[in-house]
Amino acid sequence: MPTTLNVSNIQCEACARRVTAAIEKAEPAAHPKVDVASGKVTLAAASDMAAILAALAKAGYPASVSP
Ligand SMILES: [Cu+2]
Repeated sequence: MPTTLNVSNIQCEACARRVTAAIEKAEPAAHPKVDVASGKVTLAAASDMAAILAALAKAGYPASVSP
């Protein structure tokens, strides 16, 4: 089931690439789609959300699951 995250601090394509890399390292099947304008990231899979959120926080992009 796709999941959407609200991710802080995404301001450009370089941020989007760092966010993508951090998520893919934590969840190789996530296939993240980053929307730079809204800061929303859609994940195709998120079997370990805690690990994904921790990886993003560590990379400097604190995130929360979008309701
Ligand atoms: Cu940036």
